[in-house]
Amino acid sequence: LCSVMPLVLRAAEKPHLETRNGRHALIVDGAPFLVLGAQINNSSSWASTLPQVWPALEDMHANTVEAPVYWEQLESRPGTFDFSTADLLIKGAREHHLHLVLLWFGTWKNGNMHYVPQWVKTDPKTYPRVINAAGKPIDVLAAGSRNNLQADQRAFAALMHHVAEVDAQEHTVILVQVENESGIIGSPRDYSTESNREFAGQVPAEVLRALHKQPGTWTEVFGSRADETFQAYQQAHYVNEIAKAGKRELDIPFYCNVWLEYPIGELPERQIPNPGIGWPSGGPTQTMLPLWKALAPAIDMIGPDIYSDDRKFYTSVLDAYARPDNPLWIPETGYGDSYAAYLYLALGKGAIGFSPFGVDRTGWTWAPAAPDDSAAHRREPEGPRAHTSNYALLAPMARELAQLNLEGKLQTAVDAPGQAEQELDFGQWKATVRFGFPQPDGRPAPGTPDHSGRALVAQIGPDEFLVTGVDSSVFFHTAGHLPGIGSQILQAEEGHYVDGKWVPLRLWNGDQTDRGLNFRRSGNAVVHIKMGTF
Ligand code: N0T
Repeated sequence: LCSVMPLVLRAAEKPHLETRNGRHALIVDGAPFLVLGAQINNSSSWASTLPQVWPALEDMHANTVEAPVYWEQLESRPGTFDFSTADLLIKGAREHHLHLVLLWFGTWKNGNMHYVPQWVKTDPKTYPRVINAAGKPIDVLAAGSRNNLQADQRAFAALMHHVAEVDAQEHTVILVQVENESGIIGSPRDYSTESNREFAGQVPAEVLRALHKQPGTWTEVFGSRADETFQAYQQAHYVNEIAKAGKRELDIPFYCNVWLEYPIGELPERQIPNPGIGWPSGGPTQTMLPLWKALAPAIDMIGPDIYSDDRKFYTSVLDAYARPDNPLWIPETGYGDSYAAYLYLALGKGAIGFSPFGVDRTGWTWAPAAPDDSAAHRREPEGPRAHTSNYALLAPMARELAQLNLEGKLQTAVDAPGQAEQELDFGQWKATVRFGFPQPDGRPAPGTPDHSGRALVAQIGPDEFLVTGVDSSVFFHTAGHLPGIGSQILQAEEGHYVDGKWVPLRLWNGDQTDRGLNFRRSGNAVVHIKMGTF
């Protein structure tokens, strides 16, 4: 059996996004690339800590590192730039055969202004803050301020200019994140005199158009969401202007990450959405995404940071952000094992990449607090074990998977309560996935206790499929027929891809194929199956 498709890499081609029939791919060196990423901790982009970063990424089999670049370090004196952080990251990424996603910690970091230089922090007259409803300035820069915008633009553009210069040949840097979880923590909007005046006026036509609304004031049109929508309007414009200034220097895909709107607890008084407290107000949350897509065209993608492993919530977020005009990209997600199956869920929805947060050996791990604050949840996860086995399995065929996904040929199944058996539909061929072992004949599949069972099936020819999984069995049959009735396995070959070429290892048969291709918990096999009919 030969390789899926010839991969001709063109190193000089700039990273860019390609969209075909509403599906997307990130093109790196001229071919689709699946980002199997890992984000390092916030304070890890330093010469003193990077030695603890690279081995962790290598062990994880990541193909891409996400790392921050700090405005306070880049421009500690106004107009004087120190590019050493970007240089260190680019050099280290190259030495470790990784691609790099640069994260611009500028005006916003998690809904605050904590990464702006001291000369900005100490001069609120020139660089105004958000004013809260009580009339007090808070530690968030105002999005309505021209000075704030120009200061950030100048720094970001300088950084992009430098990257364009040092990375013109190799394109180590494949994506740039503009700001980090932008928004306001501490107020639903800016209540400065100018903002109040604007807020009292009519909603601009571009906002009405984007959201299909009738004219009126902000309060008339958006009711209880007026403050947040107003802030999103100011902020999307600001971020778009930053991105435009950067793109003039470095024309590669830019994205924003999002602190999501999480489901609110059971208590009735907490059912009211609480922008500025529950999440940073004005960011591209599930609710504000349509407005952001319309107002920030220089941002190519908006990617959710997903820190809840609740299956329903995770799925709803993937569905909200996977759009014909927004490639699905998960720039941050939980580092613990309970998040690993969601890589498969994301791939099944066409994701161009995925990246657990907090991967390095600086002695720091971060996991969100559990709603019930239980001790079990407060325990720190013991390293990205399940993510590591995913990456070990998928990294060698990351480009093949990205290409197949762009063509709409890849499907996945992930175990869920009551769904221990699932069917993937490839037209003439159906793939039935059953989760958990043992699977006694004639009885329903047991499912996996932690719902971590997962399977991936991609069609690589009319009767040929690439199949892999964990804790699952996969059998093929034709519509309305059991396996073995009118169809048969011609050959099931285990192997792997090496530089775009399929290298066979052995044939599977007997116990390994009789009740489906059986992928056990230690899941590390990829099978190229050839079906036939009779
Ligand atoms: C993330 C990370 C880092 C259900 C958290 C998450 C990263 C930033 N913020 O450590 O700070 O730089 O983007 C926000 C968490 C929401 C809480 C969800 C609880």
